[in-house]
Amino acid sequence: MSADIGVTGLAVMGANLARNLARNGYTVALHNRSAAKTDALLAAHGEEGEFVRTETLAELVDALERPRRLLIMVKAGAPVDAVIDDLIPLLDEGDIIIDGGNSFFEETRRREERLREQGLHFVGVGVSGGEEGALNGPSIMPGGSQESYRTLGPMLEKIAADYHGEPCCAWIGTDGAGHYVKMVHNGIEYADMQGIGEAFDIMRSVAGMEPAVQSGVFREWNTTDLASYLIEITAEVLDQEDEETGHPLIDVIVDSAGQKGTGRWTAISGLEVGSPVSAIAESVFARSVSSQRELRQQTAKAFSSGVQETVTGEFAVADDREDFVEDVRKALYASKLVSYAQGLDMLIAAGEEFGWDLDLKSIASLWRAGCIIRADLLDTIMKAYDVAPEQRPRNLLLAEEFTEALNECLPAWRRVVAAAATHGVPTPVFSSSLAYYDSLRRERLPAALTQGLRDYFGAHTYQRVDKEGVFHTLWSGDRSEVSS
Ligand code: NBP
Repeated sequence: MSADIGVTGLAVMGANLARNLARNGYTVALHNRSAAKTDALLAAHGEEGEFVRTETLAELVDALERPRRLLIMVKAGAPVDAVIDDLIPLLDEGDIIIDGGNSFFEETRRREERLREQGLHFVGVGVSGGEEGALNGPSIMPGGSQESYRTLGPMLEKIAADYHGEPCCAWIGTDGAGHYVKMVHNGIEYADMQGIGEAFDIMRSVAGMEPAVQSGVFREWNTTDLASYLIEITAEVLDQEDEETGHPLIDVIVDSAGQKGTGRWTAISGLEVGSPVSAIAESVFARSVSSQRELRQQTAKAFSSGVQETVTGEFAVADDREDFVEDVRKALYASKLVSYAQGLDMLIAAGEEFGWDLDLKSIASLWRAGCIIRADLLDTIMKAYDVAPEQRPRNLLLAEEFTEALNECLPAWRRVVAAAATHGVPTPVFSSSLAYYDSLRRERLPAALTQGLRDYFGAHTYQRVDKEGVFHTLWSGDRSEVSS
């Protein structure tokens, strides 16, 4: 039997994607470096659809109809190159190699170029939604040539998450565009989670709200414009009691957040393309600080841990907890808007840098189901970009829907950031988002002084607001200005 697609790499993600494909009526040829995983998959789920068992890559390639579609789901990094190297001599012109792992987009660009030169298509596909999504419908962000999408697209769209009849899969752009967009998705996810953590921390530290109580608050927030998967599962996690101790589970989980690198890549790429993704970067730094447990324990002893005495005297928050909770909700929403605005802004910058014509409306549509950052907000984001190109907001915060929302949230956002600073509760995402907003809305920034200082110590020159040209002040001479 000739198979529609082959999957090599049958750990949790590959196995679940293979099952998803088979359940959707495709014949799937299976391969794993060690045959044990292939056999385990067939034993447990072989009846879910049509599978072809293969033991070698040559058998896998032989089992496929042409042009061949080969999905690689091995560990990101060197293993992907190793599999590609083994596949190349076995393939024919026009065949498509798909990398559905979390590969770094620059590697995808390199691989795509190499395979293109050999007459092969290479499609880097961002897949979000974890193992559950892979099985039941992930959000899929494919890059690569448009030609390859014509062959591959219908298949990916069929297995993708479905949002009210629309698949959460669409061609993103050439070479590494799919993996880039997935990376930015993960960056936004980092900021989203850190913002939620800050809301939790400040409500507990300042207003004394215990996890189970907050669970109800998050459940309630999930009926507002914050409605999203992450808010929904926050309510679940906060409600969980530890069986062993009877404490809230959250209190027995070590407060050191792990990371696999995609948030860090997003922050680095933001710096490289000159896009200020401060909320995303702060959320990566927050994970790094959380990992410095020993240092934090020493510092907590040196400076006394916990909520600080108020500097300004009474705090308004605990007096009226309901108002405070609503303030925190608005601060979280505003910060969330900023992280999406920063992520999308970064996509515009990356599109210019790498030659991708990214469709932000389409990208927002892919994140509405199947992936971790799925949120009602994405519908509104789509609306903001559903206008003629010349009317598209340069930054999401400038979209009418969001300008109004931010104005509405602003007083609460400032109160919460001020309360956090006053009480010594760290809120890097809330605070940096507010600083980003304030920086964007300022007509003049102190960067003029930075330029003056740079000119003073390094003759780096400056431009003037009142005339064209580049200037330098003779700081160590008579301090006259010369045209540079
Ligand atoms: P892993 O990332 O744990 O990789 C294990 C697979 O890679 C096994 O099939 C293993 O074969 C194979 N492999 C390795 Br390791 N080195 C190999 C080599 N040199 N040649 C051939 N095969 C090799 O699997 P995963 O967690 O299913 O993730 C797969 C990809 O999907 C990764 O890029 C991951 O980042 C991405 N991803 C994961 C998630 C998630 O929730 N887990 C979500 C989204 C994306 P073996 O069985 O013979 O050792």
